[in-house]
Amino acid sequence: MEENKNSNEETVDKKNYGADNIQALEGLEAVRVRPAMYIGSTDGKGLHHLVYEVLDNSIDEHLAGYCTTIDVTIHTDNSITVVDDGRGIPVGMHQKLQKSALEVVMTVLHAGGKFDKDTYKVSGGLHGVGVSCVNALSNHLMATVHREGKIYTQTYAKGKPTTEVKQIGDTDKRGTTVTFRPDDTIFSELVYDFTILAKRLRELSYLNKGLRLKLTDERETDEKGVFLHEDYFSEGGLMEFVEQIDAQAGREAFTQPPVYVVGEEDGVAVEVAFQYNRSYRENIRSYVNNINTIEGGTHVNGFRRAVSHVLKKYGEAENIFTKQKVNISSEDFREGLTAIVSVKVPEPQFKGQTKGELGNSEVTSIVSACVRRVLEAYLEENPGMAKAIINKVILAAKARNAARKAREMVQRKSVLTGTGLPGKLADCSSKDPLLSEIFLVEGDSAGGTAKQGRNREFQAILPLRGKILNVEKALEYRIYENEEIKNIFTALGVRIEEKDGNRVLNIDNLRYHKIVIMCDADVDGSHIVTLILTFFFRYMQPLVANGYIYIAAPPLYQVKKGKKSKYCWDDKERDIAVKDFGTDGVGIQRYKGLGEMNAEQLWETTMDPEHRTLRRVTIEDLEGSDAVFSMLMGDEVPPRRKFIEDNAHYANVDA
Ligand code: 0RA
Repeated sequence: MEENKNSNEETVDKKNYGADNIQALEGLEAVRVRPAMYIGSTDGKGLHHLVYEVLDNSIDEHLAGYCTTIDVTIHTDNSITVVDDGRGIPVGMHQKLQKSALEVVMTVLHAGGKFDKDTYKVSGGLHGVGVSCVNALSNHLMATVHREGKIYTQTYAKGKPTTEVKQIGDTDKRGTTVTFRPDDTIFSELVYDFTILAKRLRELSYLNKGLRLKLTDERETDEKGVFLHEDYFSEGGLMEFVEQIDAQAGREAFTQPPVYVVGEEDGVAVEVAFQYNRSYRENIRSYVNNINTIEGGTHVNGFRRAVSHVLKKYGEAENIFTKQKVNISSEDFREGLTAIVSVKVPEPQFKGQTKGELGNSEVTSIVSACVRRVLEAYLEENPGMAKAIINKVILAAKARNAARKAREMVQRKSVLTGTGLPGKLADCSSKDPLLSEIFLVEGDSAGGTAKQGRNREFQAILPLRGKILNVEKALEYRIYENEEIKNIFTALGVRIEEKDGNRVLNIDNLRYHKIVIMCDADVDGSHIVTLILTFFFRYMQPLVANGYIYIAAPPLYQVKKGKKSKYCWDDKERDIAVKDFGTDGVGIQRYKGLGEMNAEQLWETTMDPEHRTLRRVTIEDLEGSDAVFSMLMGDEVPPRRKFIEDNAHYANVDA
């Protein structure tokens, strides 16, 4: 992204690592001109990113062996303080720039100071742009350093020093304190979210076992006047992390304790923990230098390769697969596997669309070798566990074959029946997928109303009976036996095919480019939306990825007075309408379900492209979606509803 303007890079003498090793590369003005280039975005995500950026520096101190505790505080004005007990930013004179190293670190881009390849500094991805970026994007920043018995401080505004580096006292402590207030002319969102920071700090505690992290929110006090706060500390590291991920999603592991791998080769540190559970899905989370690699990469490939290789060898040696007459494919080793793969790489190369994939090819064999060694020993020492894993693999292979047969049955049948379309489908006359829409409607009666209300030129209706199958809890072949799901496949004109042993959705003959889920605006309705979304996410993900999936938004109220009437989508709108109409003689109708609207009302409010609001479903967080869907399918309604509201983005549709 930014070019390195300094061509004569100095070699770093580790022993005299101090002020002079910090290099000047580029002015901070660039950061203020194009903040998104440095921190990804200037919305809430970018706002939180500022904290991660400061944290990265403190974590580097931990990785270098100098920092044990990091405190993060959200102040009432949404400024943030990060305190660490690391070495403290050097304060001595930087010879070339004739400034204190502290000032250089804080005001010069890429002057992180750690060009020392023995520390794991991230040079790609989104983190690692340096604390100076945070300074550039803050109205105010204060840095305080405890180092060599003295306390030093300097303050800045929008990246520029407002004071000299001052020595303000003596200390017997060590470390760095950074307080910053994000620039309100740069960020569109300025309010910090406790849960977002908490999630990252918890994650960091697992990734850096032995490191103490603390989060305090001064905006929230309990009845005793104590600020809201949480502590994060993990003794077991990834072992605990992997257990927690499965437990949280309600998945029961049958390999206990988890397989735990630590190793190091050629300066690449490897830490992996994994276990098998009774679910049918693989769930791998991966990190490079504490940064989540959403698209995986060479470290994940190395892990997968080792697991398949060792288990295959074990099964073959015992002749288990031939006795069971099953053909094992590499994906059979992945069912029910939950893993965390974390590597520390001195010079990581990131690739892929979002720079979320590790590219360093040497990492594959390093991770693979470490995992092989440990897994072989684990199977040797735990024959009971080994047997349970192999049985699970055999089951996966059998289920895969059954699913293929069931799928082929469905897909063959649909070709044979006349038009090949489900009887319940009221199709539209247009055959142009670009213009055509299909409404998946909860219940036969609402389906009937939608049929009357629609514009049959381009709107098709497929009623779904009651709750559709929860695909999260069903075996795959059961899914293809389900009437509603079969109808969705055939109505949409998509099919699952196998390519190189992988299942892919063929959407070449997709019949509609808008697939609208239309359910009641109540808790049951949102549950059904979730079930359908889960199905699309697991089995028809390309439709979600291409932005073809929408959620209809029927109104909650109609406020009426005389001839005037207004539809309202929430309580606030309703109250405003009541006020506008004058409270006397106002009637409020609460729509409990789609069925309470007549065809005309349904058209006007929810189906007519001129007036409706459709929410387009996007895959914001592919990696987190697994846990999200597990959470959504759980018993708690509020988080589910909040998710649907947050993630189903409003998009006014032009068609
Ligand atoms: C440059 C060099 C060294 C440490 C740091 C920067 C440093 C930066 C931050 C930012 C937040 N906390 C930090 N802690 C340390 C190495 C110092 C040495 O060699 O003594």
